[in-house]
Amino acid sequence: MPTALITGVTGQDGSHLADFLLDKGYRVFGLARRSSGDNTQRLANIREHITLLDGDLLDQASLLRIVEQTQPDEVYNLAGMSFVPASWQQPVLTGEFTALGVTRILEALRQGCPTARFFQASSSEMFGKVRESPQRETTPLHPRSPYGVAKSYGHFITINYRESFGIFACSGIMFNHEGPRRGLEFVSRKITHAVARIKVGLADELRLGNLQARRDWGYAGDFVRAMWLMLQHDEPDDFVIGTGVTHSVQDLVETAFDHVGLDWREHVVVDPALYRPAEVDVLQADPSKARRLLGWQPQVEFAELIGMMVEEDLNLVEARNQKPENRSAQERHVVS
Ligand code: GDR
Repeated sequence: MPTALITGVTGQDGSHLADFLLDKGYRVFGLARRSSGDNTQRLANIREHITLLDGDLLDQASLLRIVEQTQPDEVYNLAGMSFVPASWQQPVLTGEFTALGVTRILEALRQGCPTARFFQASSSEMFGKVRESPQRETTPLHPRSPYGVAKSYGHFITINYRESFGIFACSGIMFNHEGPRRGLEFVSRKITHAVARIKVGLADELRLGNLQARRDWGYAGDFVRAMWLMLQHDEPDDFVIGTGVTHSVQDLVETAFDHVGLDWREHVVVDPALYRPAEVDVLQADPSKARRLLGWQPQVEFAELIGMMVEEDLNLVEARNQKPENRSAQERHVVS
């Protein structure tokens, strides 16, 4: 039975990847930070089938201990601070998790399990002020946030450990990927959740920042398959993962409101306070290398994705109106 270790297992991608690997017959270990509150809601359906281990990307010794104990065949680094605006509030902490955290886990592997295959979740935010469109593996980086800068470090240290120590280390340059498990602070879920609340009469207004920003939005379930495919490839390499199609935030708003038959102009308020100090105006992936070498292709397209998210959020807000004991764990999480 192959063994995988997932950091960030409690997050959107970690939970999708754990589902995917369990289906493939893997033994799954998940690294999770200790927290006073329960943050395992996304794992509710698979909690008994995976092993959670206390560890932290800030704590080198915990990583070495876990890697030595579990001797994983594959390690997926999905942990880190992932909300771009928060990186301006806590730039040093962002660097500790999202940049140096990658070195800590690579160092743990080098010392404790050098044969493990390693996946690093890099980000399209590294392209920032884009130098060419669409963006591919060779496009120069110009990050526009402390988050993007930290991810760029993580990307290059992954390549460096591959080149220096022969570790099977891959960097997946992941464009935006969404779904019903997305945190409420990210724009897609903020919109679909608000649309559901407006539809059932619990809210009337949705405040957003820059509606003109363009992103390449895909489905998280498709993206975790790409992570796994990278580690099954003959050679460690770097791959852009995205759909190749770009939409504006306004397109997303329109699609979500249209789905429930509402006019977005009656509800959306643009709030300059939600603009970022430096914006990434447009991102569009060129995923042709992943298609050619990994046979990866996304299966869920934009309108289907947004429709799925609105439907799930309608179920969620309707359940919120029922008795609290009828709420699922994820609903309780979202409410809190
Ligand atoms: P992003 O995702 O920063 O691209 O990073 P996010 O959904 O936060 O923003 C996308 C775009 O929407 C604009 N926007 C708003 N964003 C938020 N969050 N809230 C708003 O109210 C709002 N209004 C407009 C933003 O300005 C931006 O242009 C995501 C994260 O998952 C990263 O961790 C990951 O690395 C990248 O995607 C790929």
